Amino acid sequence: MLIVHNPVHHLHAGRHEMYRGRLVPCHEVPDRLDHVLAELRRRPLGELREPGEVPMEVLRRIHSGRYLDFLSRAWDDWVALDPANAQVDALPSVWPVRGFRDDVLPDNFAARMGLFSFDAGTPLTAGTWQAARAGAACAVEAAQAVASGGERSAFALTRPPGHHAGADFFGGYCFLNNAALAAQTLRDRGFERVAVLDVDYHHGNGTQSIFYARGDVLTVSLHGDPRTEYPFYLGHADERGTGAGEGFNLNLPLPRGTDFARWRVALAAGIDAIGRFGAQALVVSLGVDTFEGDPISSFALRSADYLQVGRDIARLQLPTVFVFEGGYAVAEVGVNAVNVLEGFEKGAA
Ligand code: 6XA
Ligand code: ZN
Repeated sequence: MLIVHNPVHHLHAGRHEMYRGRLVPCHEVPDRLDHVLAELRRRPLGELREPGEVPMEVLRRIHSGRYLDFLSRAWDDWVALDPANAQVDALPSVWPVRGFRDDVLPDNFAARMGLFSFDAGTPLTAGTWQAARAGAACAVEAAQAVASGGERSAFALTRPPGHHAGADFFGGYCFLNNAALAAQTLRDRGFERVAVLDVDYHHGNGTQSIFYARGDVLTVSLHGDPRTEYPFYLGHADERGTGAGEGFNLNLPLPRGTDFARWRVALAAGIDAIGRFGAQALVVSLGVDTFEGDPISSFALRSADYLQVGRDIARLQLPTVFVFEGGYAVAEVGVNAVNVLEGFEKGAA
């Protein structure tokens, strides 16, 4: 398995996020990735590589031009408002909800932040754009390696994560949708039907929304029930896709406290759907915040369970791109993520 890792991920290091009414230290920290990389060095699974640059037109396959313009300039705009802002992360505080206009680009910076985001838990920092763009490059390069046939599987080891980011918004610690970029790259390189399997604790609302009207990319997500769990406003079982995408989105919401036995039944349903769809390639949004010790999530998977998760996914026997998403039990995140990959490799052998 090829591993493409983001060498500049640490440039995105948020200080605070709004969480339960308070500004708290960020959960999504650079240490997370460093632990996964260290575990991969202990248990090597294949070549470790840093990506080249991803062209802007590749990002535009998934994200809108005006969102990319905003994101690439946002930090400079923030500091231009006041040089003292250089010491403070930028967080949105106002949003255009129902009835407001989103077609007029505001001059005001806070208003632009709100237009292109959906929560106040996702700080934009000095290095966010550089880190996110290099992370997108990891996902695209991992997908290219699999599409070229040179690798049967690849892992884009990057942060910030991506699955909450939509075509034109950030949120949930995510800025560019790495999994969507990987799936689109597989499509552009000739795979006619691509599936995205999202096993992160949280619903992949960004990925769902990007492919919701498309029948060529099946999106499947197992996650905490949005009635109680973030991102709250999407991820219900009755969201099945629209237009040409009708029938090509599958949500499998699960209650808080779900253990591995129950979670695995949902995984089997997701895997069956991917098989029935006739997927030719697979992208896995690999979050390990389903872990029992995760500080912001409420499922009960144990470290050894992740080996079985990998083995179950391997049964699909598809060219597969894993993309790193959530997982905040920092000391265990490396073991848990690499367990999935090792289980997959052994299951596929
Ligand atoms: C609310 C929680 C954000 C969840 C981020 C995540 N600030 N998504 O792990 O998969
Ligand atoms: Zn998550």
